[in-house]
Amino acid sequence: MPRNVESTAFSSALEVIGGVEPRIADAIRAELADQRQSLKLIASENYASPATLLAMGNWLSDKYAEGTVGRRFYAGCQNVDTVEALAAEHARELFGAAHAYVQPHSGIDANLVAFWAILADRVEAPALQRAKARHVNDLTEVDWFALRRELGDQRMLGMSLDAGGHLTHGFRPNISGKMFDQRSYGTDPATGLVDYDKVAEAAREFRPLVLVAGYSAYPRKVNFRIMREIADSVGATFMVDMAHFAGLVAGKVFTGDFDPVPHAHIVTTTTHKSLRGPRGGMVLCGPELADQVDRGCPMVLGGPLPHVMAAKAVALAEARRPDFADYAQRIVDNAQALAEGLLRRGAKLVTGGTDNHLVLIDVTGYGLTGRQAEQALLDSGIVTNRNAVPQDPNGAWYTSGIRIGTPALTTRGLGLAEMDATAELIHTVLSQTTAGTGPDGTASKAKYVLDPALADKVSRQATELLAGFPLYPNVDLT
Ligand code: DSN
Repeated sequence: MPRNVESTAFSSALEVIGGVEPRIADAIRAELADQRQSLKLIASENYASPATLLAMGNWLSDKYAEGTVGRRFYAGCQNVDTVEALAAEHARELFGAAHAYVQPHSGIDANLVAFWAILADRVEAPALQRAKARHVNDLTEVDWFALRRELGDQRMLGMSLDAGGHLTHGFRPNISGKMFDQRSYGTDPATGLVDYDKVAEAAREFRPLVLVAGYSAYPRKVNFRIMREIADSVGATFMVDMAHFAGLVAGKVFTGDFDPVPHAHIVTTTTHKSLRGPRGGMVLCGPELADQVDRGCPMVLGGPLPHVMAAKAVALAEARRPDFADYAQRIVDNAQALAEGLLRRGAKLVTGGTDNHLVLIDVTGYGLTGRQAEQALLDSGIVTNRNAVPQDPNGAWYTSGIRIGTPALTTRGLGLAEMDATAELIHTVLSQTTAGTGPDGTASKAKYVLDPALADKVSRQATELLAGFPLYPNVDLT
């Protein structure tokens, strides 16, 4: 392969890094090799473009820039201002949002910014009201202990974890579970789908301050118009965490009732999943919440990462191109082909299929736990993650599900035929894996039996499947 500009850029960077700590340069090379040879079906991962990756590796990283554009706590932020303003402009244009805040370092951070903005907007806490009335840096003078007492137990209603909701939507292992008194809505046990009448009933009983929609393992669309009506009926602020499906919104696959931006008061997202940007987060909102959202740093965030905001700007610019819409549609077409291929071979799928980027296999149909299935697939060169299914009998650690998603393989160029071949590989492994036993002969939720020769064979088939779709084809590090 001729050395081109991308090869030169990455090879030169690795040479410079290797001159200081060769083991790090080696780990970076090894990561590319691993990514190139594995069938990556983790629904929350993707492959960012070379331009996005390169935007992160530079001296923008050296700058402190707490505050917002044109209003910083440090001097010399003119270039960071340019970067942040461009990223926010691309985000507003792409999603049709009035306001975009591009500083959050992750999805959890974006959600924390949104929660504090909602509390500041809605709760009559004198300590917070005093801060709201003043300049952003007065937040450092807030009496945080008084504020915590004044906020009291505010309520949040979000999707339950086993139905596909996310930890940051008020669950105990996350700070949101300490900030809010949380109640969940699940899915219909017969169909696996959100039952909007039940959500409305839960909202009427619980009277939440915040109604959250959004998921990390629900394989269907959510009707955000109906959810907003439910929120309005009880005076709740409606927040959507679109981290998983932001790329489908950006690519106009989710429109109308299924586009959260026109319906929610506030929308959060990560930038690295189906949106295919750098690892990070973002908040979109209307003018009413914009001032509160912009207080994210120093309210709950450390200093912004200018190099990552630069990469967000690059990725968002890419997502505004017409070919991104084609990519987003192919993500869903591929997920549906994968689901159909699995169903045809006898797999049991939560909700019976998908209309987004992910498929949730209920592996109890193969007599396995999620943990056994995840490891057997990994032995066979197929990278997935275990995930709870609704009312999961095996709990959140072992689980009964395998979540698979198509954003990464779609970036790589795989299409409908390859999805069917992938379904065949997954089904082959799962149907030929059996649950193992512990040392005392009792059934184990972790141990499993899979013929290593079969695992090797599937691994080779996975590599052959990928061979026609080189990852980062213009990057040659040899
Ligand atoms: N870790 C992400 C996922 O895999 O869905 C969500 O936080």
